[in-house]
Amino acid sequence: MTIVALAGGTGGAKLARGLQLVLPAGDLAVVVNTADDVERHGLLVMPDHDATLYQLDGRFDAERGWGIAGETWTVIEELGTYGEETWFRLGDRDFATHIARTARISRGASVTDAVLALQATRGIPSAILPMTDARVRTQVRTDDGWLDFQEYFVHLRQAPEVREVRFDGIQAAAPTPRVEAAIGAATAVVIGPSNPIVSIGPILAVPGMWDLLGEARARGVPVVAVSPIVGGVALKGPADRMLASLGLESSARGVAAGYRELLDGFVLDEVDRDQEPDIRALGWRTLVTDTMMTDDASRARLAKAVLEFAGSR
Ligand code: FO1
Repeated sequence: MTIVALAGGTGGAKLARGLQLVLPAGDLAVVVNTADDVERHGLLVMPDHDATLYQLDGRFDAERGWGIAGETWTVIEELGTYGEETWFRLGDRDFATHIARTARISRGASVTDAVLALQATRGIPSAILPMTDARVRTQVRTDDGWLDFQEYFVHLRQAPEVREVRFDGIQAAAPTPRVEAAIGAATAVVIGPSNPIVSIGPILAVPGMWDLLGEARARGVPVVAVSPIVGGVALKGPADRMLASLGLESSARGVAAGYRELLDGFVLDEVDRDQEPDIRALGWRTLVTDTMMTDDASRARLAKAVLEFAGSR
């Protein structure tokens, strides 16, 4: 049995942790967005992969919402004294992840092989799979022109209005053999409560990915998504403002509609119960439940509910 989760950002990583807590070892593959990746100080940094890595090995800093708990900041401060930009904060322990990964890649490993080797050293019983080994980078168009994603997200603190989003390099990307095999063996696919535009959007935009998921659905594999929008707002990040500025509805219903014919089930929070009939009208089954994930118990509870819902097809 393989459960495939699609994840990017904090919400998807939290649900991945819940799924890992309730599934037998080896039964979870998390396909992560790599279009947030960024090169800093000569190193490849993979924020969405790493949020999932740190969630699954128990080191994630839940309070800060990224990176490793109990971090120290000596290296980034020293780099500042050499004139390196320091707005993208890399902690000392986090630096070790990027150094080890970049070293493997520069010795010839693919991105997938490099991250799987890192995951193995942490004893993680799940596989965290980059959506592609090709270089894809999200860029957003603001009134001041196109910006790289982390420039907009971290440096400018998501202040500018986003007029358009593009995934540079996506046309040359393909799902990796590991992603193809995971989806090919999946018994259910769970789209995490992640930003549908810049976290799940790039995964689904990889040429061939939509078809892989469609073929899984045609085999009877349920594909269900969990809403990242609760009560009209994103729990973290700019998904709500992004949806609105792109002319989409910032609601569970808006997210559900965006996944079009890909889904057969949608999970929304109790707060949004009044939207259930509209989502059902799209032709999908619905589960209304508490989607807050404040600790391991609530992550496991939501994961269990989502798996039961997916399996009840
Ligand atoms: N987010 C911030 O708001 N400020 C940072 O300085 C920052 C550094 C950082 C370093 C490594 C990493 O893996 C993630 C980091 N993030 C930071 C989070 C990250 O940029 C975003 O949460 C994701 O890209 C959105 O999915």
